[in-house]
Amino acid sequence: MRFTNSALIYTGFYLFVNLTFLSCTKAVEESLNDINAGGSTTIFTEFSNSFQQPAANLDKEGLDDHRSGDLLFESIFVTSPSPQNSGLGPIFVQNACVSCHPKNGRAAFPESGSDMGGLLARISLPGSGIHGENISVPGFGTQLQTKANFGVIPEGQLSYFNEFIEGLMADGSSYTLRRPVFKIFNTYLPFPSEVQMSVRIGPPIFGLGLLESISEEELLKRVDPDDKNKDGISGRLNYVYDDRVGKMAIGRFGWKASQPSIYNQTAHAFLEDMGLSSPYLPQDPSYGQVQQDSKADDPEVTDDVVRLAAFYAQSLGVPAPRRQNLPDVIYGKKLFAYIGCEKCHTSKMQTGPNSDHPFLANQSIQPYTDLLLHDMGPGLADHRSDGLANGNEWRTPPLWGIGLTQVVGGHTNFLHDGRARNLEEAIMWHDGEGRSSKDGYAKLSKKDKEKLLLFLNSL
Ligand code: HEC
Ligand code: HEC
Ligand SMILES: [Ca+2]
Ligand SMILES: [Ca+2]
Ligand SMILES: [Ca+2]
Repeated sequence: MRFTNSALIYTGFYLFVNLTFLSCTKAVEESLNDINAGGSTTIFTEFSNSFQQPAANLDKEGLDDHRSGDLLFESIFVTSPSPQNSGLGPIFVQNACVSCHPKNGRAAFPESGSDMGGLLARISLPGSGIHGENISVPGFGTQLQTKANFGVIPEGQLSYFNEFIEGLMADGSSYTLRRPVFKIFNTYLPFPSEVQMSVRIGPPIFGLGLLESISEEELLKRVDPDDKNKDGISGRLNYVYDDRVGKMAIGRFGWKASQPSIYNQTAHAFLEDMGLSSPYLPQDPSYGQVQQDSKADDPEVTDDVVRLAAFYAQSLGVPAPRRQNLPDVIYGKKLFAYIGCEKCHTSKMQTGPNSDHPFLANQSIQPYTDLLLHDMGPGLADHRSDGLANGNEWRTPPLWGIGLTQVVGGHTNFLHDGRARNLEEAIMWHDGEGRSSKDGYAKLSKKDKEKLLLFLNSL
């Protein structure tokens, strides 16, 4: 992929951009005063523990459950039998939730040759089942387990090499994008050549209870599958089969919105990431394989364990944005709207009723996501479908808290596989429906780019 030509065409246009958008709406300015990004759950801290605070409005009982969930999230699971945290494996990816969501934030892109850290590989054969689900790879299932208990062989290993793509901005400055090319090797059985692979990195997990509480109606307001308003953006919802309740549901979680609830996402994480069966998903990932776990200790985690670990993610507070009254931040936010970022990274959302967790209900929030799938072009494509999402489509990730990535995680790796080494690279990867706002960014003057990034870093 080459950005060079398109970027050069726009040389000289950026001055024009600066002059015309100053008339931007008053509404943007007013919203700047509201720093409760997570409604009443919002917490105010700018330290490395910013993603580890309970929601500000949790009651005593909620706080107790939150703390129990916290312990589970940080627990290291071990081989069965063990008096505590038993049941890991026999094949798994990591032995703890925190391994891939360090300090509840995103994992760093791993160094080549080392442990693959917070990365995992989803795999499947081409096509899909009757409910749109992925087709298992015989002997491997739909996720590659790269580690194993003593005496057991992992399904295979994951590694990558980097390609670098050079480009020029409109002002003549150059940029480089890193594209990791992943491969699976050392498989315990011959690996079918037609396997489709999607490599993903652990995202931050705070604020998810709020995203789960946004009503279908609120989400449908922004859906535009046929791009009727002709703005080049045609977001749609993912609909996936919820095998827990036996019906189709809106997908919200994961980089392709393939999980309908935090509970389901959590149970799948226990199972596929750590090899822990639960009442909802009782079959170990090694089930039916030659190295099948034959210990009679299923389910290895109880429904309560899954529920509390899920509740932990649901009940984390959202950090408030910072420095919102700085003129450059205000200007950066205007640019964000002006070049179309806001069209997918929707700042304002409203949660609906939530009878299970009233503290999440009816909150005005600023997640900077529409939770919709967008075609992001061939450069980001994984060529593997997931529910209704095709190989080009990704769910808009929330941007709340993104400016705290460095202070929390000590890195600035972004996008679904952590390939972007900073915010600018993340923006320059946008293509497809994100093309015009990417071009809009590339056309900005150096100063304006800095202001846009300053705004992102204030979130
Ligand atoms: C091997 C790494 C790994 C481990 C271990 C892991 N996760 Fe994840 N987690 C991920 C990845 C990768 C995703 C994105 C999944 C996708 O795109 O389908 C994710 C997504 C999530 C999400 C949804 C986030 C969102 O914004 O949609 C939640 C919630 C979550 N994980 C919770 C957990 C819990 C709870 C555990 C422990 C039981 C856990 N994870 C263990 C890697 C991991
Ligand atoms: C067409 C919808 C759309 C538009 C417009 C858009 N984005 Fe995105 N953005 C996405 C999607 C989808 C992803 C995830 C892509 C991936 O991970 O492969 C993303 C990812 C990101 C990320 C990385 C987030 C993370 O958690 O890793 C940042 C930062 C970002 N966008 C900022 C911007 C900015 C700034 C603009 C305006 C210049 C913008 N986006 C315009 C849809 C959009
Ligand atoms: Ca097990
Ligand atoms: Ca597997
Ligand atoms: Ca549209």
